[in-house]
Amino acid sequence: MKLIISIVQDRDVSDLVNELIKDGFSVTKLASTGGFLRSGNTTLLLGVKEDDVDKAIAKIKEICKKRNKRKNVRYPVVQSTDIDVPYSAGINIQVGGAIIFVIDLEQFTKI
Ligand code: 2BA
Repeated sequence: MKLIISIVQDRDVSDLVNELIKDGFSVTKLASTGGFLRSGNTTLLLGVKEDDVDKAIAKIKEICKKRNKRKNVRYPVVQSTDIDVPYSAGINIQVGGAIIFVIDLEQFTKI
């Protein structure tokens, strides 16, 4: 067995979970927050047979889209002639399609 941990954008979750369930996967959804953008995303846990890992990853790739987000970055100060001006600017960040970790599972038990 393997554990797939996938971090996906909230906008893709509903379609992705529906498709995974349709394909017979069991999925757990956890609300999570990205450390960089500090905005919500979703972490999915899937316990899968080794033979099914590629099928699950293919489905995640098919559904999850790359998207551009803006992040406001504050620079300490910009030196003007005789005053210090705080300065912030928006930068473009590309998020996704998805982050996928695949971990060996020592044991899977349902009791
Ligand atoms: P965030 O940490 O909010 O990151 C959102 C996006 O910001 C990332 O998209 C990446 O494009 C960019 N980014 C992240 N850290 C950066 C940095 N130090 N400098 C410049 N740009 C940076 P993704 O790579 O698609 O990641 C989406 C979300 O997946 C992340 O949200 C985070 O929650 C998670 N994630 C990504 N890589 C991870 C890792 N190695 N370990 C744990 N979680 C990870």
